[in-house]
Amino acid sequence: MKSHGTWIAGAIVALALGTAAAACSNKAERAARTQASESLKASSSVRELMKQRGLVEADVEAALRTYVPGGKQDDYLIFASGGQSGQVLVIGVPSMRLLKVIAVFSPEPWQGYAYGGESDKILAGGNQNGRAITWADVHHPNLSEANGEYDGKFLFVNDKANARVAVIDLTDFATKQIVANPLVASDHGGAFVDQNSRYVIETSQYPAPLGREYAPISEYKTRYRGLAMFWRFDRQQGRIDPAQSFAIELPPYTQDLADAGKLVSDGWAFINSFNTEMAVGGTLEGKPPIESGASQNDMDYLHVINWRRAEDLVNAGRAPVVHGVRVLPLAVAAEEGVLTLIGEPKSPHGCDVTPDGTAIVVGGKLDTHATIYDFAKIKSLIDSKRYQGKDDYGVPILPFKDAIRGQAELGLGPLHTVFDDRGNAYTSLFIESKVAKWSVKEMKVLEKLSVHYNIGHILSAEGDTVSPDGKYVVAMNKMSLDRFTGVGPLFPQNFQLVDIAGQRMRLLYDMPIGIGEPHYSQMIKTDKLKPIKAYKPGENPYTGQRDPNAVTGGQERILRNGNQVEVFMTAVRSHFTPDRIELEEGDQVTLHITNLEQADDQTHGFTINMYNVNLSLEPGKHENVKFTADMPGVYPMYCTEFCSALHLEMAGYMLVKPKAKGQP
Ligand code: RUQ
Ligand code: CUA
Repeated sequence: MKSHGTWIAGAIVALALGTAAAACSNKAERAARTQASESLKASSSVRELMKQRGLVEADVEAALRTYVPGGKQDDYLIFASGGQSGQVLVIGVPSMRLLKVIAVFSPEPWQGYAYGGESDKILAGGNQNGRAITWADVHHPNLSEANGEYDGKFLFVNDKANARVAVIDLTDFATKQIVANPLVASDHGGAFVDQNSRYVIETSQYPAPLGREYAPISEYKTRYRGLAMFWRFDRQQGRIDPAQSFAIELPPYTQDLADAGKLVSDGWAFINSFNTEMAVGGTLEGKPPIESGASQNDMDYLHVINWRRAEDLVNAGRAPVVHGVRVLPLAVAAEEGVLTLIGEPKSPHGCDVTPDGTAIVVGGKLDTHATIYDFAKIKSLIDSKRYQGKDDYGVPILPFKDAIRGQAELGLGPLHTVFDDRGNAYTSLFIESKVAKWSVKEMKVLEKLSVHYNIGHILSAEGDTVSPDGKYVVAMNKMSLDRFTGVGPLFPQNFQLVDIAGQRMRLLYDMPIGIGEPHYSQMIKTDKLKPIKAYKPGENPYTGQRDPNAVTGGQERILRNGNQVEVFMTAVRSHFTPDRIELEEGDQVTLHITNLEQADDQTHGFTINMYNVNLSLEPGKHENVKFTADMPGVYPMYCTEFCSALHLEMAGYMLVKPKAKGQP
């Protein structure tokens, strides 16, 4: 091994010369050499720094590979589930800098999300049984695809706890829609898209009577059901169209992760499952917990769904409407070749279609293997109706041995699998705390990398497309134990960036996640994203149009009609017009407020103290706020974003005059 000094100097020289020497003119090369010799001078102090900070060569190399200086930008963005926070995290790669927390299922004050403005309606779209839900267990963000490639246009996420799906528009990185599934009590296999984002797939997790009706647990096998929901995505509108959506009734097995087919397997979807034993617990009565009841059988079932066939049957009127959704009955799905089952070794998890669409990888969880199902074999077994039998619900079961390409022995607790551009797969090994890199063709492990600790999920660059990039994998670890400074008994999760471009995997960076337990993530090349920097003047972000009540400078006014008060307001550095609103107790107030700014990053905030009104007004944005002035008093309203030197002066008053005594 070279000494630190030679190594670091060498690394910096290589870094400085790298591509320049290979490709460029003499001038560029000279410049690079000058830079490099200056770096050589710097190297002795770098050596000193390394010593002081106790860093080894590998640390410095990792730093050189991940450090992105201020003003330079990242190559990729990760969209990670924010777990129980109900939000989505946007993280730059390779820097692992957190760029944004997109408000999705939970109110978020900075973005003024669900604090009096129109985003209240977005959140209300996710009400279940008419009841507001202000958190979510966010699991799987999925980017919209065109021909199997991320197109950088939309992001979909599911809420496992409350069976909801959200649509985020990547032009402004804002949530535009939440749809609540009226049939199931939880979901997990979502939000996955087919290769052209025709459907956003959401499959249930814990079986329950459809429509969330009551049925005693003794009727589990007869009344409880699973479900695969196909939310139709209208790309033009950028919204899910519930009226064009449909569902397929499934047996009460606990459906788990899902994935959509691609290329040869386009038109199909796959869901792994557990608890095909249909254990229902009952620990207080001395029955085994679900945990052990669900681990009796050697095999659970991979669900194979022909959704194109289902779509045809639904359009042919074979799906009665249940709670507003066209649901293809289980018996029809079983008879018509829509649903087929294949055995899956012990308590599987993960369900990942290979980039070429020819195989489906399912992790063993309690096994050391991942099973590689072969789509062509599955297809020919289904076409020739070569079943090994049927389950209690009449669903055909294909012979396991004939449906698989093989099994790869990976290690303890294989869960999720992602792919690179060289035919390799990377599987998270939860129990072993390792990433297993293996060849899909050989079904053999090539290398294992220790991660810290208990990796649940995993992602790779452009990993769920038909052409992954290679380059990076991120290990999403459930436990961080000794990796960070202690912050109390609730430890952060740990994202570890792994360089996979070379022969061997290299750990580059630990990023603590202190907001929830992320599940799935996707990573997209930044040049595919075209976010706006300002809204068009007076644009309502929820319609994408100029708001009919948008206000232009000079048109500000207050209109009163009885107790109906309408305020047309503008915000611009550093004042609101009007800056005084005089109301009577009980007035019904509508506030129309437009940020007149068009310059980048000139956001104003707007709050009315004590009324729980709080908005973020990005340049051009228009918001509408409705409230009742039911608390008499004097309320400052002010800008909450430090927008200019006179930001503190960007304020005004709302005065609510109490009703005279005896007045109704
Ligand atoms: S995925 S249990 Cu493995 Cu939703 Cu997290
Ligand atoms: Cu506008 Cu501070």
